[in-house]
Amino acid sequence: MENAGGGRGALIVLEGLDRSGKSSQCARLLSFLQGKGCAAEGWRFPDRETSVGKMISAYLANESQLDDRTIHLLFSANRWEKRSLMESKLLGGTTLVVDRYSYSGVAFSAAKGLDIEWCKAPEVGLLAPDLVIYLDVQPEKAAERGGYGGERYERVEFQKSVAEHYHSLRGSTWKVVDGSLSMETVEEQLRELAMNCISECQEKQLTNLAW
Ligand code: NYM
Ligand code: MG
Repeated sequence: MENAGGGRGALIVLEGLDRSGKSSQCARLLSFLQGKGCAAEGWRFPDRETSVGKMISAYLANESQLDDRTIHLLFSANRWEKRSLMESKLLGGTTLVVDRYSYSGVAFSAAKGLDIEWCKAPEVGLLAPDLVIYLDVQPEKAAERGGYGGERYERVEFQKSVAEHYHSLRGSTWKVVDGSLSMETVEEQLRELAMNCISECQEKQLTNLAW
C-alpha cells in the first residue's frame, strides 16, 4: 500500500479520557492497516513493560505514592526511553498506532494543578505525531463503561478537568471524533483519517514536538 515504495511510516496517536474507547479502536485500526498490507505496529503509553513503566503501573494501582512532579517526569521518561526505537521504526517505513502520548502526559498532570508550561517542557524534542485523533466522550458516559474506577485518576470530576486541558492542547494535527457513536462508525472514521495521514506523510519530514 502507500508505504510500499519505501517512504516513512506515520506516527498516529489516539488520545482521550479513560474509557473513551482508545484501546479497542487502536486494535481495530491496527488490524485493518495490517490487513491492507501496511507495515504497522501498535504501541501504548505508559509502556508498563520497562522498569520505569513498572514504577508508573504501581503508582496508578495505588501501590506506591509519588510526588506529582516526579510521576509526571516518569511518564515523560517512559516516552523518552522509546524515542530512538520509535524513530527507527518510522524511518524504516513502519506506521505506529499509539494509544496515548505526550498530550495525556500534559492533560492529566495539568488537571492536578501543575503549571501547564512546566508539564510541556520535558516533552519537547520527542517525535511529533502526524495525526492525533481525539476520541471525544462525555466524562459521565465514559464512567458508565465497564472497568472504570480501578485506577488512580478514574473519577468523573477529575476527568472533566482532564477534558478541559485536552481541549486547550488541540492543534493543527488534531482530529476530533465523536467517541459516543457506534464502534463501527468510529472505526470507519479512523480508517479514513489514518489512510489519508499515511499517504500524506510521505512528503513530510519527521519533526520534533515543539507545542
Ligand atoms: N497517563 C498516561 C498520565 O497521567 N500521563 C501520561 O503521560 C500517560 C501516557 O495514565 N489514566 C494516565 C492516563 C491514564 C493512565 O493509561 C493509564 P492507560 O491508557 O489506562 O493504560
Ligand atoms: Mg486506563
